[in-house]
Amino acid sequence: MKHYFNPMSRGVTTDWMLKELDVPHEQIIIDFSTGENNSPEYRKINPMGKLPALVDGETVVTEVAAICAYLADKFPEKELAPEAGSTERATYYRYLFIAGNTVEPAFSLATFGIEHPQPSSAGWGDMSRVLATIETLTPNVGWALGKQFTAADVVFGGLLDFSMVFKLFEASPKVADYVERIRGRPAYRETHGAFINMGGSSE
Ligand SMILES: N[C@@H](CCC(=O)N[C@@H](CS)C(=O)NCC(=O)O)C(=O)O
Repeated sequence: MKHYFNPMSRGVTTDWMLKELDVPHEQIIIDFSTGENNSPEYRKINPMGKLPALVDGETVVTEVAAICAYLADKFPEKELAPEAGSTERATYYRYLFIAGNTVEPAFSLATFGIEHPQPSSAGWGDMSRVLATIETLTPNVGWALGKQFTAADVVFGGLLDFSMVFKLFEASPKVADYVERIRGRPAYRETHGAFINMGGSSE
């Protein structure tokens, strides 16, 4: 497996997922400063010219949540995904999809002081609904699915962590506690050196 990434990109989340799984892979650093992500070679892998990407033999996976979900299913013995068809699996999908579909666009726009002019027609609605949803979905203790840590925590928790580091929102005490639990994971700490140096961890 080849993991195309850059330590100052959302690729840290897939790097963390690979570390949680502890599986062999080739790490390929793509240099943003030279525009390598927009080279014709890389665009063949991801036409968006964005990182991260995972290439597993003939299989190409892009999008953080898709890569994490693919990896969790590829290594079921690591138990980072609930059983297909279960109620937990449905909840797991909600966390995986809400991150990129709903939380990210709302936060990205809010960073520039923009709200969609018609929230009812935007998939992510508006900031107050997004924040209320994050509050509801964030677990009081443990992980998104309870006792079992899964790729849902890597994707959803990873996005909350990223958003706190880059000050995209003001975390409530409950969300901040969950993110602290995320930051306490050894695999997180091994893959988030740059974030930790930016003040992303209280330790
Ligand atoms: N929706 C994508 C977002 C990926 C993304 O925005 N990556 C940024 C780095 S954090 C990037 O590669 N930007 C380079 C560019 O757009 O030119 C995912 O989940 O993978």
